[in-house]
Amino acid sequence: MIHTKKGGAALWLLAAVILVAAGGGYYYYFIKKSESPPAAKSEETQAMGGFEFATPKKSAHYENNTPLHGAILAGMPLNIVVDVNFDLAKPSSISVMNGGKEYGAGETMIDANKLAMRRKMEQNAPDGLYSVSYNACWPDGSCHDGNFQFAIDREASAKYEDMRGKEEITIRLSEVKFTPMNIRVSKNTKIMWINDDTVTHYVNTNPHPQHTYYPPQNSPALQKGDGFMRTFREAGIYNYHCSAHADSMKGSILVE
Ligand SMILES: [Cu+2]
Repeated sequence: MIHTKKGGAALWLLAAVILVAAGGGYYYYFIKKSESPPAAKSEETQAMGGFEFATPKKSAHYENNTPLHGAILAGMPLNIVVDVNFDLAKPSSISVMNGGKEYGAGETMIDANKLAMRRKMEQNAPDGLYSVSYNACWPDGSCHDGNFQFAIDREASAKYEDMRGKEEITIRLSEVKFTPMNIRVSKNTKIMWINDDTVTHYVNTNPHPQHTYYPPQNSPALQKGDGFMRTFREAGIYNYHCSAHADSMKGSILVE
């Protein structure tokens, strides 16, 4: 016979284990659940710096955008840029809304290499949360939409070194840092970057690795002693980094 006395006892033990497990599951599912606090208002938003950022949606062929989703900027972005990995075509478009008002200025432009589209911002855009929605269109006429959000909070400029009124400023690339890192300057200030390190550095406009936000701010490779110079004629915020040390070497220029 298969059903020995020992086998019968093992079956009883198994039945007992199943009952206890089921009871535990019941307790957890029906009792614990009712004790847990109500679900957060929305799992779709993320609170940062006093702003509620919704989950961004990426279009087909999406690669990157500037400002980054969730960025809190001390000043107005120069333009909104969306980077893709396919050929953009008309009628690709970008809209920038805050409080029901459009802050995108002029037409959406497609870069010469067709891998980025950009739109200027209205001057004097107020502080607040901005919702960017874009429509990326391809040579076959099909389009895909996406969206992201960023915020402007001018009080964040308190964390910037105030260098307004100076005509010329030098930023040292030293010990794998930009020094000074975050600066507030007047329009038409000439900025010179000089590499003091023995490692090669770069000055690159955000985002990494597309470097599309303000292309004139992309330097060639800078060896020790090399310099790179730009004059900032347009008000706005210019976040940048070194593409050889993109995670750690960052800087920001707020032009007013
Ligand atoms: Cu570097």
